[in-house]
Amino acid sequence: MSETHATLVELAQKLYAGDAPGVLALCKRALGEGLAAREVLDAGLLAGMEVVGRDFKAGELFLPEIIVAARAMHAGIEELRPLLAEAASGAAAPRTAVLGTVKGDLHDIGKKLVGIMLEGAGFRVLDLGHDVAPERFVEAVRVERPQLVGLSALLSTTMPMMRTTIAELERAGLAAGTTILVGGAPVTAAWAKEIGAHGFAPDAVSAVERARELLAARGA
Ligand code: B1M
Repeated sequence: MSETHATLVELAQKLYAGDAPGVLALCKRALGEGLAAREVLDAGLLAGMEVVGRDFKAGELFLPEIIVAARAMHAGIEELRPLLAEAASGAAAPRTAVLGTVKGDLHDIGKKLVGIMLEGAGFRVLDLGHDVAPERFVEAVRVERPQLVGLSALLSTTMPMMRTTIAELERAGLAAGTTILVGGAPVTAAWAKEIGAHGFAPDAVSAVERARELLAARGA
């Protein structure tokens, strides 16, 4: 096992333990060892979070542990943020994206990553946060007139809220003037189509690619 790899293994363990200062220190160390921010994210932070999710499902971890792991994840992501955004750069005209995790859903790490990548790709990102009611999306779209609206959901129970949000945007006459992208672990392309979204992306990097494709197709 190489030394750099060992750093990422340790990083995943610190993430699992919810040790935010440790995660921060190891992100810095990994970058100092010359690892790319994406590698630190994928093989360190996300690898650790995957085990958290698995053990939570198996009943070996409980909500308090997940909450501290999520805080540690945020600390790591903030450290990587400028480098991740830089890696995703290379866009043309500035565009606006309104992002949020739908009502009833508190998961915001993936959505935050999508925002960072979009920022890196030149979007002005208005992140409404998590547990965002359809009316707040409607208001933000009315005021900001974004080219892109991104909806995230991590729970099968909150996926229907994506449909409600899109329906509200349609009712307000705002859906046709923007491009609606959906994502989150349980979300699929078939679901996106069923609820009237314009597109789906499985991860933060593809979200940028998909957004670019969809906007280009609309000439936006
Ligand atoms: Co919860 N949780 N959680 N949780 N949590 C999951 C999602 C779960 C899969 C765990 C499990 O059972 N294995 C499960 C959902 C099962 C299901 O419905 N399918 C679950 C559950 C059940 C719950 C509660 C109901 C637990 C309870 O209370 N009994 C509860 C619900 C609370 C609520 O939301 N109302 C709950 C609570 C929480 C915390 C608040 C403690 C915490 C979130 C903290 C936070 O986000 N600030 C939490 C966490 C951390 C997780 C896990 C462990 C990790 C999620 C995560 O951040 N992953 C998760 C298990 C897992 O996923 N391994 C789990 C890392 C993140 C980078 O990935 O979010 O998938 P992800 O984002 C990806 C892609 O999905 C995609 O790109 C991202 C980056 O590549 N993506 C998009 C996301 N949004 C996108 C939008 C796009 C495009 C792509 O376009 C707009």
